Amino acid sequence: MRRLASILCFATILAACGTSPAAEAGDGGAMDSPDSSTRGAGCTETAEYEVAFVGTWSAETHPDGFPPGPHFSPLIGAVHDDTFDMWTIGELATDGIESMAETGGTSGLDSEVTAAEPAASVVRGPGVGVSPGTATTTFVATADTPFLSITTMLAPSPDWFAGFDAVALCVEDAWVDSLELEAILYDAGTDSGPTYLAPNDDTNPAEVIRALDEPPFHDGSDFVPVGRFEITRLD
Ligand SMILES: [Ca+2]
Ligand SMILES: [Ca+2]
Repeated sequence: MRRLASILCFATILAACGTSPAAEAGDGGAMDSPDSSTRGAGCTETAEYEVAFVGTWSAETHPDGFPPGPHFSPLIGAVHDDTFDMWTIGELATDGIESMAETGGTSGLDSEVTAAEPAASVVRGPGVGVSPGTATTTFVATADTPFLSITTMLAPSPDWFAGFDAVALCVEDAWVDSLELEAILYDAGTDSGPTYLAPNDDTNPAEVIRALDEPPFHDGSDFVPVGRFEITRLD
């Protein structure tokens, strides 16, 4: 976990690494800053953001076994408080995460987020029809829901997805202006297929969500990103 945190810190260009809740958040959501954990203390009531997922995954970045029809499923996420967990590294996937990671379907996660209102509010966006490519959407964070979690399935794949768990948007009493987060790939632990095009093979019992640290998504020393999330404050 520590290793992953340092990698995410490396990727966090505009956040102050090591002290930023955003950097901690990328590690799986452990929040221990009393100023930002409960509420966006000091931040205005609302802040409008754009999030762009820039998919870079291609035969050039990941030559091993690169599949036909490379794409990313529609963005699905939430703005939320510190009580809501859409997904967490090291924990079991919800049914909604399993569905997103295996099929790209968003209705399960949409329902899970909606059921958690007012602790969470759903964020929806388009997918990347052909990777490399970009998908962009907007959302409104509030002082009561100052964290962003978001996912997109890498497809075709058994149960592999990119995303972030609880990125803090209110940091040190101010809304973050922009963040760029490199996107590595995660295994949802719900299908045991070993390759992009492997037939369905339900993992039973399910395993916990983990970063995919094997080739071609890890080169032996570093994760090989499949894209990046660019988060920009609009208003
Ligand atoms: Ca798997
Ligand atoms: Ca499954």
